[in-house]
Amino acid sequence: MKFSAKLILLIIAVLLALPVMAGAMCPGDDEEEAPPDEVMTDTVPEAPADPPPIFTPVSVEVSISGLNYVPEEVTTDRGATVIWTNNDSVDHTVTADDASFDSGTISQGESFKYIFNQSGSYPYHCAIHPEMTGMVTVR
Ligand SMILES: [Cu+2]
Repeated sequence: MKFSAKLILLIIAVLLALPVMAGAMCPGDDEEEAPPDEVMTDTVPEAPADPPPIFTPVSVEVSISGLNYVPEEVTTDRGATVIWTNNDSVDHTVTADDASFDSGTISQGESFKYIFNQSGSYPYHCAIHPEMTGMVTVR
């Protein structure tokens, strides 16, 4: 009688102690490490997987002003979106020299965006003002 009562107490003690031991073995630090500085990089690693290895979704802005593309040349990674905004009072276009993309008329204050998924050099011009030229280089 005495023995089995002790044994039961011992078993209960062990059972009570188990969660504490488990807690000691894997401290709950995991949750504390993550958030603060990883917020901005959060979405980057998850996105690709199937398509090409380098796929950094970024966007690059080009202003159209004073009959110029500013900056005239941009270099970016595959998958980048280039956004042209017409800050002139006259219409312009963003037209690839090889016709692979064409904005059509972009009026004052309007934008055109194009996603570059292939590496290469993309010279373009304004169909209304052929002397206006620019270049997108995709790594
Ligand atoms: Cu133009």
